[in-house]
Amino acid sequence: MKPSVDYSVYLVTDSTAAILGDADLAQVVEAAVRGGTTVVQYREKNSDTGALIETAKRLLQVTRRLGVPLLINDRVDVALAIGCEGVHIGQDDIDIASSRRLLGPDAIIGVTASTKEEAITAAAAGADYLGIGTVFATQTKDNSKHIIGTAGLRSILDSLAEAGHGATATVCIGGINASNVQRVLYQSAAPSKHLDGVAVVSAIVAVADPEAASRNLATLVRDPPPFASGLPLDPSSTAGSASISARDILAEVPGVIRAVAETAPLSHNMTNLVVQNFSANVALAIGASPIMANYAEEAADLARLGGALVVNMGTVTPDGLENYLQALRAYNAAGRPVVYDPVGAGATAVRRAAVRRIMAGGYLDVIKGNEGEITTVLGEDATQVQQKGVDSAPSGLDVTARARLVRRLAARERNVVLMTGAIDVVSDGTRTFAVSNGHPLMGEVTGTGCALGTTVSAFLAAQRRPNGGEDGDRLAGVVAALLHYEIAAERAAVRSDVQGPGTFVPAFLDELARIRRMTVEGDLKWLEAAE
Ligand code: 3NM
Ligand code: MG
Repeated sequence: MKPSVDYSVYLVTDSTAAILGDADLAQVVEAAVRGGTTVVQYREKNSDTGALIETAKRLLQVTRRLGVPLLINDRVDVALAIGCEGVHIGQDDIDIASSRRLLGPDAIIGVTASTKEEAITAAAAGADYLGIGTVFATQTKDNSKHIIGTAGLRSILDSLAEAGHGATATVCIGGINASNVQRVLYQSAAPSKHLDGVAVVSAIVAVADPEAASRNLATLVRDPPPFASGLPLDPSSTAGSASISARDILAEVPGVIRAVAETAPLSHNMTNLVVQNFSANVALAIGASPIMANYAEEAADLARLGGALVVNMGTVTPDGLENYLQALRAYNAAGRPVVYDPVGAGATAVRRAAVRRIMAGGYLDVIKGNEGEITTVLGEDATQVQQKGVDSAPSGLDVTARARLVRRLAARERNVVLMTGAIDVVSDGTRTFAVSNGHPLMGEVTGTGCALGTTVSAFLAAQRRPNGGEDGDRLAGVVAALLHYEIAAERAAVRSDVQGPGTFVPAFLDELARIRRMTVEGDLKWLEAAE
């Protein structure tokens, strides 16, 4: 009978000096399996057949003793010679039917796939599982054909399910490690199919303590991701709420504003030099507790205080970027929300590179930016969007086209995306809203976009319970932040004491605070204010 395989932590070996160092492969495999590795693939590209069989036999002793399957990369003959559980074959290797004929019906046969076509063809030909990749660029394998990212993974999983291969097991491979594994599993999950596990090389073989690394990965794969506690893991479960109307969202607004005022959540800003003071004042006006702290060594402690992080790359530096990434990991690990403001994302090569690092660096609950910035974050071809400076430019697209971009990015990242402009567009990938509040004076004052990121962070923090779970709807939280902010601007702009951008700023802070007070006291008719 074919053994049933737990694919959750799939170790692929590598004996090269750069990865294995001077460790003994069998000892590394033993430590890994003790830690929680559930399946081992022996992958060796440079040995003679005799040596391959020798090592494979040693590994099989370990895996048999510890009760996990051993698969051999590429070499059906070696698998036959030692009598292990099966093989893993690449697209350029022996075909599935021949492998099956040689190994018999009970052998485990896995296949590498990097496209929908490859995945469906292999599943149809009887592959027991698919290794899908390359997810992220990795130094472990330099000839990987396609970098597919989490969105590519999801579309392959989706096609498999659609083609009737929902039952074929899947793991992903390429650049997976402890800091990205949970968001990869979360972001790659298609409505009716998710990964069964992750395959890693360097995250286990190249570390000092393979047992601890393996144990950590096993926990991360099995536990729900802290950043998504309270969020539906299965994206299809949001489909039921797709019909939620603007009115339903609006009904949640006063509650979130009150929650911010009552809990005074920490808004940890790693933000640019220009807007620190203004953003801190906006945070105070809405009732949040701001801290402007750019040194990431503090992030783990700050993340425990129940707040949220803003990563605003308005004055990005090499040092700053490393700090953002470390803080992002800390907030992800603590399950606290992160708002990303990709300021000037398309302006320079440095910023485009920073976007890629940050997007690959962790899970971002909200991405907030103007049209150029969101387009850059979305665009595979980042060079198409050449921005001048970091100011918001007049919109080139109509609201429908902008909504499409926003929805696409939110669906891809499984988060909420907010595109600011004369009409703001916000989406969680399923539900998309346009908000036309606000005032042109906001465009004449620096930092109004950045301080909106701060505001959103406070609202998300107030919604997320300390032990995970969400009070209300994350999209509603973002809409609430947006409305509080934009309506304060409208009210400030029409005041008789406001004559221009200079007098607008203090009036705007006053109105932010006034809306907070009136909402807490129940004196503001929210549905009317937002019409
Ligand atoms: N196959 P690491 S990527 C062996 O894309 C292998 O098919 C890949 O190594 C594929 O976990 C890869 O160190 C190497 O990034 C993965
Ligand atoms: Mg191969």
